[in-house]
Amino acid sequence: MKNQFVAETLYMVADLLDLKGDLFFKTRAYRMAAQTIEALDDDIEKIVRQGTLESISGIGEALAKKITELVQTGKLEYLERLKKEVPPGLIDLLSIPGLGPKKVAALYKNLGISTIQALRDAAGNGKLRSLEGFGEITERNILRGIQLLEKTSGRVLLNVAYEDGNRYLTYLKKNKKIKKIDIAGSLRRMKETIGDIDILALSNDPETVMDHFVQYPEVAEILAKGITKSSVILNDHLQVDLRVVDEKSYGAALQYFTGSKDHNVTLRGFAIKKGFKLNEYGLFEKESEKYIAGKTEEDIYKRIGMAYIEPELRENRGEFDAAKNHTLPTLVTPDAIKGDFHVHSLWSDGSDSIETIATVAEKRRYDFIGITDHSQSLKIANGLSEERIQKKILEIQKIRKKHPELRIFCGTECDIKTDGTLDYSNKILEHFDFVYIAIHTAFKMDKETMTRRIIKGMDNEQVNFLAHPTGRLIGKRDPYEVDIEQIIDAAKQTDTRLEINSFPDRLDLDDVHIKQAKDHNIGFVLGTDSHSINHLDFIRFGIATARRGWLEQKDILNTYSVEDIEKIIGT
Ligand code: DGT
Ligand code: CA
Ligand code: CA
Repeated sequence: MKNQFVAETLYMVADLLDLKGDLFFKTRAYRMAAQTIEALDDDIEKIVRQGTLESISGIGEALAKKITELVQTGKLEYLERLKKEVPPGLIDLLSIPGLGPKKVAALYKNLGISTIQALRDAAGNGKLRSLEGFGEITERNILRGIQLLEKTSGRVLLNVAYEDGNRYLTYLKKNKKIKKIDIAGSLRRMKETIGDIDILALSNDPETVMDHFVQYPEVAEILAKGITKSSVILNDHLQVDLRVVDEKSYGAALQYFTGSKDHNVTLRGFAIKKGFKLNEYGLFEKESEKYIAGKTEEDIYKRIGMAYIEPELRENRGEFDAAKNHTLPTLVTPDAIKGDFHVHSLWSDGSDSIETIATVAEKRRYDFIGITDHSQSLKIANGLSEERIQKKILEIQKIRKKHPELRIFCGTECDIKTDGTLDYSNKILEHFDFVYIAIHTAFKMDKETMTRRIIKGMDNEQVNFLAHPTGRLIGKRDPYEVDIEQIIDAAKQTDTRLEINSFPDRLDLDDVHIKQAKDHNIGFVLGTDSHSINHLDFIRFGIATARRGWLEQKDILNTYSVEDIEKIIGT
């Protein structure tokens, strides 16, 4: 679906109009439309095809025309024109987390700041605090924002690359000259952010394949076109590299271009010790250069004397020892997942009814779904009062009758207050089938206080799961200060499962912490944190992150039978 891409483009238009100081109602119209499209359950491409854009509230004739252009060509002439009207550096400034168009305009007008470097200097020298609407805190946040941006700069979230990559693959597969094709690189390893997409194809007619590759409608620019390698930039600025190889080298090339680089360097070392030479063309005898293997990755690992290593494990984090000792984990697979524990409904800040969610869950062949709306004090997210909880439970009881095959759990995502007490009393918590706890306020605490706050929450015997344990938003917000070792210990003590939040900008816990917690025998749950039925697909990224954290089926509650889950959560 291109919904997110369309929404982001419209946000960009609104930002640029704001930068120019355009009228408020005009910029607001773009933002409202962007929000609507973001939360839309239907595919925007389908709506454009049907010509029914204008039936969406807030989208008139002019906007419909622009959205149609964007969906059909991948570009928006109006945006390109706007971009030319503002100093180019200002657009970069907009990408700094926490810096909106109003502030960027003020920085430019009053201090002439139009580059990230100039902004960093000014903030570092305390020159921003004198501006109206700025202060020492803003100054510090801007510096943090620049650091965050640099950490992720040029990289996109996994879901963006995943969609781009798979759309491209579907297009490429139409070419009959391609015998085999795979995604390689960090996208095959399902890393949380992706620098560029690497694709590998097998063909005896690379020229034709490369012609087809560069003719993809979403290509904005061709960087290089050769017989073995071509590179393009897509409309959303992501780079895609295609390499075409022959059959004898396909497995070797797939292994090489999947990486990671660290993994490859170590593997090559093992090959050398065995008297081989390993490169992207194959595995060869060192002296005679005789070809040993290269058709498949499995052959290569086997001939080097170890078990096959799944792409998600190829980070040089202990996989070689495990492969040699035959202790590699049997990684959890998507078909083992029987449901999703973390879904918001219309009752709080979700955009779909429980009935709709239940219908979609059944379509996904889930055995259960956990509806987890926010708790009472989270007013901005329409958290539930005790009275509304009772009404919600009544609604769920009705819906259960219509969906006898699906177990609908009535859960909650209950806030941990600053002092570590929970947002509902234990008497209220008893009404829920399970209880997630989470931090949504007062992120800026010192490590000790924050750790104590969370552990106090986990100590409550009604609590089952800890949601997004570190609170990070990739590229936008650092994790809060928290001692993960102590949280892991407390999870063990209190029998609290840690969530792998599967929303692409969270992926929290991350792969490294998951493995650390698994080594302490902690249990996990997967939750998408869906706020729309479109988000249910994000479970895929949670599963991938679990795999990168070495998890097996038994480590994840979502793979258990409903009966066993009920026993464990104590409903
Ligand atoms: P990315 O694109 O930054 O998210 O990460 P990757 O892992 O996709 O890196 P990329 O696209 O630069 O290269 C793809 C793979 O090619 C990489 O994972 C391993 C392999 N590769 C690239 N350069 C080297 C190298 O200098 N040595 C070795 N052994 N492998 C390399
Ligand atoms: Ca790459
Ligand atoms: Ca690459």
